[in-house]
Amino acid sequence: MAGSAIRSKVFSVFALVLAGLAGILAEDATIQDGPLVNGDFEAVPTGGFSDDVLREGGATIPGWKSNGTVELVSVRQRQGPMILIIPGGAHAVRLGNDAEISQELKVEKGSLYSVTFSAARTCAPLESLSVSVPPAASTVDLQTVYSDQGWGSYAWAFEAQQGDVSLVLKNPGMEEDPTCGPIIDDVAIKKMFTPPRPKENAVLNGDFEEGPWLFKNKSLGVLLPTNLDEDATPLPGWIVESNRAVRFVDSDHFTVPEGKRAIELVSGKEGIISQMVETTPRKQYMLTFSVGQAGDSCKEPLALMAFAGDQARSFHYMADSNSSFELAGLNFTAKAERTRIAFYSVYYNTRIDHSSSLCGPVLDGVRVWPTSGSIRFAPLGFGFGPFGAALVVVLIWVLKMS
Ligand SMILES: [Ca+2]
Repeated sequence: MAGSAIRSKVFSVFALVLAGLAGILAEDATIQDGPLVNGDFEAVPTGGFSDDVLREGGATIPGWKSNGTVELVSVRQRQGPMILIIPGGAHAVRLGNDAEISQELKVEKGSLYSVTFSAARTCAPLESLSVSVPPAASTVDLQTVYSDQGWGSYAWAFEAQQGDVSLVLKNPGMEEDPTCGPIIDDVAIKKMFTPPRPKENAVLNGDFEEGPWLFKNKSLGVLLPTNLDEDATPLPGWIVESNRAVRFVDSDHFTVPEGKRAIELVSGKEGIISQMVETTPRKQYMLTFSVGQAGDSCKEPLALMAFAGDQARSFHYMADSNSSFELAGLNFTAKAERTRIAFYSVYYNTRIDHSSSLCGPVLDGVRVWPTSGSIRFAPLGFGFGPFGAALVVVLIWVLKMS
């Protein structure tokens, strides 16, 4: 009797430990940053890849659920006279009219996530893609082709309302040819981190170091389409308030003024990023930033328009063999407790080597700080940041003393 009691105790303790372990594992099972399960559509489906076969409903794409005319497409596959564009590897997925693919994700409730995916058009000139994690949803315009490769990577963000969510990519179009529709590839996710507001700078994420997932082997950057929601943005702090995209670029593939990431303003006046910064009314401020070239053979002239409150000015980047960027600044007096700062490219630039690839000036290191009530170090100091400004103050003091 005693033995069986001990055995049952040991068993229940063992069961508890197991349950605890399972709980810890379940807790840890939230999705990791990076590609989704079969996010590149290269996993071989049951029965192998079979070209030219439409998979109506119940298609078996490993890791994904599908609905409607969803087709796995392969490199060198043709659509009439055209060879289909496959953004990465040898396979991708094509969504016919009203067709969708989805994947269940375990996320952290209340956290912000960004989704990166690559997309290419096939036949229609007005293709778009609906991206959603219900109830959050957005339609990404694939009309503009930003590179000569015929495809682009895009980012979209959502706030997780619950732990189990479903990411849905859907073709909302109704084309005459039901096999037409966008090609999707390389789907990845990243949990976003909103950097703290630096003490001496009113701009959040002004160095653009926090942003969506970037593929190491992809050299086209990530397009940030229209997004007016400052709480659910793949570029924390910033919104894209225009109908065309700006490009998030990294130092692995582009020339970046500061750190590892920056923004390339690729859509002329139609690609506007902005942020509302906290200011004190009637106080004087300075907006400073770096403007440069991305090292992607962008045809000059390169210039951007900067806005701070009621002030606006254009800044040209002059090619310089010593530096890929220059520092620029704009003084303004705050009129309210929040002031809008915004940037767009003055020109519609394309690359020297590929006239169908859009490019533009690079923006980085955006800072706003008060200048009133202190020595006007701005013209001297802004090139050196707050530390340089302090140095200028010390220098003036030393000069006064001598
Ligand atoms: Ca940066």
